[in-house]
Amino acid sequence: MAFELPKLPYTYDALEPHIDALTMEIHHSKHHAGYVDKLNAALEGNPELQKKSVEDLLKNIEEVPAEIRQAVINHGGGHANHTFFWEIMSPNGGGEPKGELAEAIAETFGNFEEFKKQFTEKAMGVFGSGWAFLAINKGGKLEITRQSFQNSPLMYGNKPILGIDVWEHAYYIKHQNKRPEYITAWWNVVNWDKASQLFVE
Ligand code: MN3
Repeated sequence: MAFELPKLPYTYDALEPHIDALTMEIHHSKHHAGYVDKLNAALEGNPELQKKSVEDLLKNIEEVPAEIRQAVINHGGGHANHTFFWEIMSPNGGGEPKGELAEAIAETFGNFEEFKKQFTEKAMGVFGSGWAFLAINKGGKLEITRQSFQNSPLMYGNKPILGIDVWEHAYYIKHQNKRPEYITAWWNVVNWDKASQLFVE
């Protein structure tokens, strides 16, 4: 079974005006699709790897043969990160988390505003292409991490709860080089219900 590009849980224009329709269309139908195609190409002739989920491939990346490992990191990571990214955004997003996730954020970072500040700084500090994630680390604690390229938190035993793609392809059409403007807009579409669900699981 080859990996497939998942459908978006909303239409391309659903996150307007925060994230524009053209960016969403190209990001999903070209960039994400490209990762899926290249992951499938990398796994050709490896039926035992093709049977695994992309999450399992990344969690056990050292079991992937050395000659295709970097391709699986790049394109499997790209596939997993983007599938996750579409889900943690919503046209009904924004605001603040509730329940257990809200409590854990307050416990770890002091309060929500402080978390938002630290997460924004981490996303701003990604040099070149990459991501910022809020993840549960191996010790079971919330942690804000930065990843270069399409490296997945799953490779390091971290479970992503929230994440922002700060590759320029995620914002250049609408926001040009202004990453801070994109991050500010992105907070308005964060799907806290989904993030809470991932946290509680
Ligand atoms: Mn991207």
